[in-house]
Amino acid sequence: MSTFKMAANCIFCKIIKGDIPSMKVFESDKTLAFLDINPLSYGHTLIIPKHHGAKLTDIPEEHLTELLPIASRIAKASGAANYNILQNNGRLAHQEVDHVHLHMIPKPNEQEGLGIQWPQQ
Ligand code: D5M
Repeated sequence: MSTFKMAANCIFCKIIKGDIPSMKVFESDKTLAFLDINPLSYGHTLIIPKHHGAKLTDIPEEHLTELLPIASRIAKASGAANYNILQNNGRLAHQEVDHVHLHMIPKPNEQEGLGIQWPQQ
């Protein structure tokens, strides 16, 4: 188990500790992924390091290495053929929650939906 920094007043640290509920998608020692409470599309997921830091440059690199591979796996598992992965740093860059997070935002289209293959009836 890695050691990581936490912040008492951080909403995402409270989610990591289980003090605030979340819809978890993935968890490892260093990383947590859960559904965004205000989704831009069905399946919008946040991927966060458990180590607290507001901006990418506040987080030791060893706590960042899993983020993109996990976002990639979640995008694949969502079945979305089209998706955005983005990460905001600072208010002018539209960051609202001061704990580093990647957004994985599936982009459904009218013809194909998310591309999810539902089981045959
Ligand atoms: O995005 C911050 C994102 O965090 C925004 O899309 C809402 C989401 N959010 C805020 N609180 C919660 C909880 N409690 N659960 C799940 N998602 C949450 P930003 O890049 O900082 O603008």
